[in-house]
Amino acid sequence: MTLQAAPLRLSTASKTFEADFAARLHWSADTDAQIEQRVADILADVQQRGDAAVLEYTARFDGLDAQSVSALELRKDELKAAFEGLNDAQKHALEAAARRVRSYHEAQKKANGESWSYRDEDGTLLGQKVTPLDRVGIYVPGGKAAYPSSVLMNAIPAQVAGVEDIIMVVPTPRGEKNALVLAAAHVAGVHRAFTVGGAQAVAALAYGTATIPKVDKITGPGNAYVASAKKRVFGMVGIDMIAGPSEILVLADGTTPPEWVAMDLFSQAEHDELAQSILLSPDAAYIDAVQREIDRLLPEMPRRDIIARSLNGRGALILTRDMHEACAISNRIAPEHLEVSSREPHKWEPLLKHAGAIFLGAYTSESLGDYCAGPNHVLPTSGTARFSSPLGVYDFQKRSSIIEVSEAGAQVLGKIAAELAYGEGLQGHARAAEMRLSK
Ligand code: HSO
Ligand code: ZN
Repeated sequence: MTLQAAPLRLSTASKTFEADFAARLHWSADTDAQIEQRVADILADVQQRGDAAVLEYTARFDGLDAQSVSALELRKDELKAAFEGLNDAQKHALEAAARRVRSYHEAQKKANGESWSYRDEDGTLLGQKVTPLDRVGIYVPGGKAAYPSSVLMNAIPAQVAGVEDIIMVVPTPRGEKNALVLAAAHVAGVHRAFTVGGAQAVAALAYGTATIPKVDKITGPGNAYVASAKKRVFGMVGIDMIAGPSEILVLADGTTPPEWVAMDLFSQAEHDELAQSILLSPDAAYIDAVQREIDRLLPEMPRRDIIARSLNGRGALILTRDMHEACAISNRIAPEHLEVSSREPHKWEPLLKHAGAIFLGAYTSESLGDYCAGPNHVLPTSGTARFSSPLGVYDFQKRSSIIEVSEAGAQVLGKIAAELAYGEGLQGHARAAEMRLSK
């Protein structure tokens, strides 16, 4: 039987649209109770026994035996050697991508990552001081989803923020290292790296062991064990987000070659059979044309089985009444990646509120953003773009408020504060304010 990929066809004009649409979008991040229990046990064990537990789990889950956790450390010269060992095209691509990602995040830091302050008329100084985190842990998945590009996307904003210690952990089953991941760590300026993964790596970073230093925040995607571990250590350390499967939504007015759009839908579908690719268009003939391109191109794709499962299980081609309605539906979905594949992308962009990243115009394939355009590819998924943002320099910074009250200011503020403090029954507060009032 030939492999078929037929995303669900929906039309907003249909009576059952709302129900069909809701069913297709549904995705739940719930992990099963068994994973939760195992992760809780691993965390407790690493917290108690430190390096010894990390070594045992690494041997058990990754088939990687070592004498000590320091034998699992990838030394800086090993990262450098991995880079030197790449061919020229690979070296150039990695460096060019890193350069662009760095420039983008430097601009981001300038725009909204700097300290600020102002003075009241009575001389009181108020402001906010922005400082980098001291030490962060970057989780890099191994195996199927080992992406060197994700090393750049996590480490570079941390480096631009000024983080002094960037610790990378990467599961390395049977000790088989991914040269591109190591090379990316070199290019991105990772400070230390360990071939440790899973919940045990998250635990080591959160609690610290004799060898793996305790960090202030853990970022980076991972499997269900890693996600569950990150949720559990949150509060003790910061975390970035819990990433769900990749998503792409293409809003098309019918002017982009349909094969380009078909391939863009494939580009996210090929990540994972749970990935979601959706096309929204007011042009029925165009939707048919994209489906024909899907049929034509699928057999050529090395990852066609994953693509077919993703498109059949979670994909959709949605016919809308017009582009305005397509924009409104896109806002309801709040996709991770949104391509505005239109001749007039700037006409529609102001109508689009919720999306992790917005790609404007036919030439802007989402895949360029995944690797080298410059913006971060770690983005909110599963509708969380309604309330959260791409990973950025700001995730590796924190803010402290600055207050310097002048003598004149203390006269005004002292009376207000004392009044409110007495109202709360807190005399110590009131009197601390009143003592500074001139007699
Ligand atoms: N699209 C993925 C990132 C990625 N793509 C890495 C290729 N490599 C994040 O949604
Ligand atoms: Zn991707």
